[in-house]
Amino acid sequence: MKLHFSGTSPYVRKCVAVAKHHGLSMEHVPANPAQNPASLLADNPLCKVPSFVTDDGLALNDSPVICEYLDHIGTGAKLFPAPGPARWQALAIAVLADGILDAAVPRRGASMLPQDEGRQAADARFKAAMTRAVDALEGMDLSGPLDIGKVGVVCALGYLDFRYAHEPWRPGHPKLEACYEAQMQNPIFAETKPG
Ligand SMILES: N[C@@H](CCC(=O)N[C@@H](CS)C(=O)NCC(=O)O)C(=O)O
Repeated sequence: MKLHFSGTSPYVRKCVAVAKHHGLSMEHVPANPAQNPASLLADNPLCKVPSFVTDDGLALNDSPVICEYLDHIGTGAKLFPAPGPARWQALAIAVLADGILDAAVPRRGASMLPQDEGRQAADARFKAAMTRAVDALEGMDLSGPLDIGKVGVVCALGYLDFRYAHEPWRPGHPKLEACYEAQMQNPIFAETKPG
């Protein structure tokens, strides 16, 4: 198995954390999508990381499907619950966590470009989405064993600490903070901090 990898990508971190949870090993191929590396393009025409290739040679792109594949072949406790209320709850949380990243990652990229009125409006919209999603997660049930929702939450909040330390998420979110600090004791997260 092969993973096109970046140590700063929170989406990659989700996949690596799931693999570690199951004790799965795979080849890590360092990739910077901004440089359009040929090896990444060969597996992902979208030129994004994570990009994953199974032992059968099937390229899977997009962290949710990569995580689900790894959880399927893994022999540890399942992170994707079987269809039923626990699954929908976990996926609802996972989607909010991914949504934070889907705003935070392009927002950071755009912040490095020359600013104009349009970019400032886009920045405000991304920031508002991030804020609302963090607020929404605070109101969700984060109890229970580790699942794909909590994997997403830890990777999203870890990315905010990494790239948005100037916009601290902890004030007003004690449940999220407690969940995050508890999960960070787990080596699958402690050993995959971005950087
Ligand atoms: N929905 C994708 C998002 C992946 C993504 O946006 N990755 C970023 C790195 S954090 C990337 O490769 N960006 C390069 C680009 O958009 O050109 C996932 O969940 O894997």
